Amino acid sequence: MKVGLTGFSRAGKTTLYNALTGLSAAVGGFEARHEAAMAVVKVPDPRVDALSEIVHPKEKKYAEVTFLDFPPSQERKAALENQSLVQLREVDALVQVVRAFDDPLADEPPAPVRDLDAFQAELILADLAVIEKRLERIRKEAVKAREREMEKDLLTRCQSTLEEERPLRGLDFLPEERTLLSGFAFLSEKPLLVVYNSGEEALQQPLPDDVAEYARVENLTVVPVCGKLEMEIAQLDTSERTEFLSELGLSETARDRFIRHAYDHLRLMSFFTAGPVEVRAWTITRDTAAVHAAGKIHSDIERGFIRAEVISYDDYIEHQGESGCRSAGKLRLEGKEYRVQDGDVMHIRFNV
Ligand SMILES: Nc1nc2c(ncn2[C@@H]2O[C@H](COP(=O)(O)OP(=O)(O)O)[C@@H](O)[C@H]2O)c(=O)[nH]1
Ligand SMILES: [Mg+2]
Repeated sequence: MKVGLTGFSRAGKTTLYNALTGLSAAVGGFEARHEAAMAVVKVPDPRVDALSEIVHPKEKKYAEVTFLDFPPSQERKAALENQSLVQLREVDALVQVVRAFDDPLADEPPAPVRDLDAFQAELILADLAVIEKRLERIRKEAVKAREREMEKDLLTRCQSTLEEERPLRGLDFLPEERTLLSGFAFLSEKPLLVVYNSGEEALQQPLPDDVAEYARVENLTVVPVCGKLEMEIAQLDTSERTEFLSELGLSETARDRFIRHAYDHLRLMSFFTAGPVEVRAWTITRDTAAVHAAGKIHSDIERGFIRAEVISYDDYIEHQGESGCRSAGKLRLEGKEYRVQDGDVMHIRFNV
């Protein structure tokens, strides 16, 4: 999964990026670059460890999230930089980091709701520009536009939503419309998670009413974080970190909290494969059919899918592995359309 950290200059994007990755990229918001910095983080999952205790694989592999730290616009007071839009369109989810702390270098106090609104407007404008260009092109095309009708209708519907200053995120689409839309990678259609970056003194305080209300109306998940503190925590070693967190009354690091929220919000879950070579977590969206889940492992396995041998995570632990589950009758054979459940341990039979 690819997550893009975005937001206005000096909102704390790079600070959060450091907190999430344990890196020490330079903060200060003056970087003169057009490309996003990128780092891969493993998704903590005690189930991978528990399965490995049983299977003793050569390797264990956690699911991974790639974080990209996007530079804000250099030329104007905007969150999105034209040069990095292509890269931004490739992410699975957007994070807007919102400044809620007093910044001595800023000429104004924090205004989270204004920033949320301004960011949304940028997403909408970027998408409108794409739609207008495409519609213009369809109009000019000489070919009998029969097959273009659906696309035109769909884009026109999107266009009017955007013109009402609404993001595409809230719209319902048919599966074939989604497929068509995926080619455009509209920014306002991507899931958006808000990181409310507050000062140290605001730690553990509820969100201000206006922010909570905005989030409710816009159906946004807001994760409150003190980026600066979390960055310091991420740079400690493990034992110091646990102690420091408990002193602050926190049970998890920003990274763990953030990843949990992101998984929830993006409707993500994991299934596992477990064998002598590796125990591995795979990330899929909820309601994925077994055959598509198989495609995560390899496209050949999806193509040649015969059936899946499935053991629920709890059964796998209770009966200490595959053979125990087999004799207890806990191993199921499932077909292509089986909806994979969170924690399923799967072995896929295929034929190429
Ligand atoms: N007090 C406080 N300062 C922060 C926090 N997060 C970031 N900063 C400061 O805000 C400035 C901008 O941070 P940076 O991460 O570079 O912002 P970016 O431009 O969005 O990448 C830096 O001076 C940070 O030290 C925070 O949670 N609290
Ligand atoms: Mg930065």
